[in-house]
Amino acid sequence: MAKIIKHSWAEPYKIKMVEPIKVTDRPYREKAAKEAGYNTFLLKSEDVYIDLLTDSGTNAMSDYQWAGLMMGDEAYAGSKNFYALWDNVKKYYGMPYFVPTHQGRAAEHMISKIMIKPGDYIPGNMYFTTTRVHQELAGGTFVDVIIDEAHDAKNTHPFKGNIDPNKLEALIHKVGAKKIPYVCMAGPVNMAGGQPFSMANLKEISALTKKYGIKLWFDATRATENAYFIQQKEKGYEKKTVAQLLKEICSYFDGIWVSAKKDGFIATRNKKVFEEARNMVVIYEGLHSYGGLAGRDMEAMARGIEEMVKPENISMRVKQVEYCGKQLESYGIPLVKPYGGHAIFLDAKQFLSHLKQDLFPAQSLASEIYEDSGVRGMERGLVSSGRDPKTGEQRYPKLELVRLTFPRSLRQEKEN
Ligand code: P70
Repeated sequence: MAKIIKHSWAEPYKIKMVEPIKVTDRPYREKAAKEAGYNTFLLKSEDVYIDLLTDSGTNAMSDYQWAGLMMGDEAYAGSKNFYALWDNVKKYYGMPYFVPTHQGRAAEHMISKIMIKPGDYIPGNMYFTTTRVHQELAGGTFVDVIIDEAHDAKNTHPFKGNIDPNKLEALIHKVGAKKIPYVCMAGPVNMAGGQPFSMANLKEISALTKKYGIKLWFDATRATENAYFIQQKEKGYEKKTVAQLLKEICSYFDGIWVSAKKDGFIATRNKKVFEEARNMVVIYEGLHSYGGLAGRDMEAMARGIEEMVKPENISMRVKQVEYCGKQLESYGIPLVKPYGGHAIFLDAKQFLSHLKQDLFPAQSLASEIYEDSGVRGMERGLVSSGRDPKTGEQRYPKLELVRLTFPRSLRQEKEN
C-alpha cells in the first residue's frame, strides 16, 4: 500500500464528477445583490460562483457514502441503516443512546423542551442562533460564559472556545444551581470564529458542574475539528488520534446533539432523557428509528462518521482553512485569529472601520464581496444576533464577522 502523507492541506482524493457553475460579471451581481436586499441568504444559488455560505449540506460525499445511498432501507420502522448509524454513534462518540433528527436544530428543540423549565438559565460558550432560540422558546435565558478573549478578533489565545469557570461559578451563585438545568458547551465555537476549547478547560468545567449537580451537554457539531485542535495545540495530547480524542471529549458529557449538516441526532448516556426524546421525536420528526431522515441518508451519515476522524481528512480540512487565512493575511485583510476549523472569519469592524455597527458592517462586507467576486459568505454580526425576546432591543455583539466557510470533501480510506 502506498504511504499516505499525513497532515497536509493537499486533497487526499480525486474528483470524479463536476457540476457546472455560472460565471457572471459585476453588473449582473450588483443587480442580484440588490434584488436580494444585500442579504447573501436571499441570493439564488445559481447566481453564486463560489459558495462559501456554509458547510451545511454543501459538502461533497465520498464514493463510499454514495455507495451507501444504494443500501437505503426505507422501512417505516427499524431500518437497518438506523442500526448502522446507532452503532457508529456508540463506537465513535461513546454514547449508548441515540435518537435521529432531521437537523441539528430539531435536536436542540427537543433537548430544550425536555431539560428547560420557564425561568431557567443556560450558560454556554457564546450563543449559536438556533441553539439560543430554542432555549428561549422553552422559557430559558441563555448566559454567555465564554472567556473574554473570544470576543476579541485579534486575540490569539489558542483555545478561545474555553468557558470561564469564574463566570460560570458567579452565575451559579447568583441564580442557584437548581435554575441551571445544564451547561451547554460547543466546540469549536462557531460564532467566535470556529474556536476550540481545550481538554483542560473541559475537565475543569466538568468538575465544576459535577460539584453543583448540573448536567453538561455538548453541541458536537464539528467536534472532530475541536479534537484535531487539541491534538495540534494542547500539551500531552499530540500522540492521541482524533478518534481517541473525540471519544475522550464526549466522555465528560451527559449528552450531545449534532448538526450533521442537514441531518442531525441526539446521543446521551442519560436513559431518562433518551426515553423522553425517543417519545418526542415521534411527534415532531418521525418514528424514533428515522426521525425525519431517509434510510439512505442515515447510511451516508453512518459512513461519514467513519471518514470524518481519518487523519488525512481532518488535517486537510483544517489546513485548507489555514492556507486561505495565510493568503488573505498576506494581502493585509483583517480576520479572526487563530484561524477557525471550518471557516475564515473576516473582521468587518476593522475592514469597514468607517461604518458604525448600526450600518451593518458585516452584512455590507458580505454583499460587497459577492458583488465584487461572485463569492458568497455569511454575515455573523448584528443581523445574526437579533433582538432580545423580552425587551425587543437589538443585541450588539462585539464581533462583526463575515464567514467564508469551507465545505468538506471526504474520501474513503480503505485500509487503516
Ligand atoms: C452553519 C450551520 C448549524 C449549527 C451549528 C451549531 C454549532 C447547531 C446548528 C444547527 C447552518 C446554519 C444555521 C443557522 C444559521 C446559519 C447557518 N450551522 N449548532 O452554517 O444545526 O442547521 O442542522 O439545524 O453550526 O453554521 P442545523
